[in-house]
Amino acid sequence: MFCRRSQGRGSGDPYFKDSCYFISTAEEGQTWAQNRATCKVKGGDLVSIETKEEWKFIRDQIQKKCIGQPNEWHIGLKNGDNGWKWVNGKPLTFCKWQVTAGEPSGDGNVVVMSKDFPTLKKGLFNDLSEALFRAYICEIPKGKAITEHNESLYVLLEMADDRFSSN
Ligand SMILES: [Ca+2]
Repeated sequence: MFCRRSQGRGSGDPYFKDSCYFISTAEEGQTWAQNRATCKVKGGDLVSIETKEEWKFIRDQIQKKCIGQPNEWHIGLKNGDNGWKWVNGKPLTFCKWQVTAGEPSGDGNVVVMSKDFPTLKKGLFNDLSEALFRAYICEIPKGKAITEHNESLYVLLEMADDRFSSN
């Protein structure tokens, strides 16, 4: 399991809590609700991206992935009675919609994060139907990460402060 303890000054910053991220392949993806259940089995949930720094980190990680079109992953953002909220209960505090593509277009209550759509734009969000199958990103608290799976299937990344220092 690749959930190393944060090095440096990470422990004091609530945003930079120790989390591992699992970025699935397209083949592993199901509906948003099924993917959320899968993340819970892994000890976490669909990712809640509470800060722009965390968004940048995930945006950069998915650039390293090739899952084929549409190159997008379910994230833990859902539209409910009180608007868009992360699955951990936190509100959406920054705008990363694919606005030039007309998103959010209102065609669903769950959200994907795209690798690079529209072209040259990276890591932007689109709302879509809950019924569609997509890949997914889980966020797993470091202490809860499950170890019995094949490590080669996982991209579990330490969220250390130094990952935010560039860009
Ligand atoms: Ca949409």
